[in-house]
Amino acid sequence: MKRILVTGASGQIGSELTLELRKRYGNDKVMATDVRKPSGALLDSGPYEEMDVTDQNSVERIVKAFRPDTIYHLAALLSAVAEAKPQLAWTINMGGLYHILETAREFSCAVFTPSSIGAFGPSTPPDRTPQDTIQRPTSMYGVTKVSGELLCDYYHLRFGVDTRGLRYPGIISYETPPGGGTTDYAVEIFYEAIRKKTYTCFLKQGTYLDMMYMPDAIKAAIDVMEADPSRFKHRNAFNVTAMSFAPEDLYETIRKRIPGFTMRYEVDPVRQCIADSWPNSMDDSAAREEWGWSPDFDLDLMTGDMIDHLSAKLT
Ligand code: AKB
Repeated sequence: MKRILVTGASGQIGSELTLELRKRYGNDKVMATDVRKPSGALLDSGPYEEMDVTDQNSVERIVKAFRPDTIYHLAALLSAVAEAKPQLAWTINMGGLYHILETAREFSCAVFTPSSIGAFGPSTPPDRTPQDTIQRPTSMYGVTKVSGELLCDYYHLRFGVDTRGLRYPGIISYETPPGGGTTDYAVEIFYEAIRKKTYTCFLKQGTYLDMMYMPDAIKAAIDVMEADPSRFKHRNAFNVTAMSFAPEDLYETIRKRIPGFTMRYEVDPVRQCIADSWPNSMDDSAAREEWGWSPDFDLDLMTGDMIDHLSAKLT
């Protein structure tokens, strides 16, 4: 990777990934794009263009001018927002991906696309979900994620575009909050534990989901794009995970560090229904074997680091 363009650069993953890419490859070599103008270090440290991925002309114009060899395509709606606005989700998640892939075909770019645990559904085996298995998701987010995985495979097979991707679990970070996901409770809980010492969880006890700390999510995104593709048996949508826990496990781990922290439950039926349709835990052995994936943070390490950083930020 020498010149990189990031879509959705103001979002949860985009904001941290763009800064890490600039650190590794050079500030002026990494173009941030989004419909929302970033601020602070992201805006000051390198080039930014306003770009709407649903507008093919603007995607083409910006790619033609910047000439990236790699596009990290992160612009998408998350699961809960996508369920509230399914038509818009299709337009952004599928329309945006199609425009990026078409532009990548024309200008010979490699493309990274994040898929998700949302690409699975209620008929998927829920424990140690295999890399290759049943994918019949019941949310619009999931429908766009499976379709996106297939479209990326197609662009590789048919046109030779170097498409690669990961099935991300819920991502936990202290920098930019997520917006409208089903796994967002695992970030909100830290803010509330530090600010108020109490949290109301929108998923019920026993809802196990895969999760990952942001440094691992960024490492995975860079490593899969830097990997030697001759080792790939898969290409798009590698299962990757770092930990699997339910709300009560996270609560207990936080309480060890913040005594007196309390949690109650007020279940949001839409997000609970989405979470119930997703795996409890994924098998990420294909990623481990084919490009050496291995996370650095487990539940305990992640919790300590989150509390240290957020306490400094919020007090
Ligand atoms: C969401 O909850 O929508 C995302 C995801 C798991 O894809 N964090």
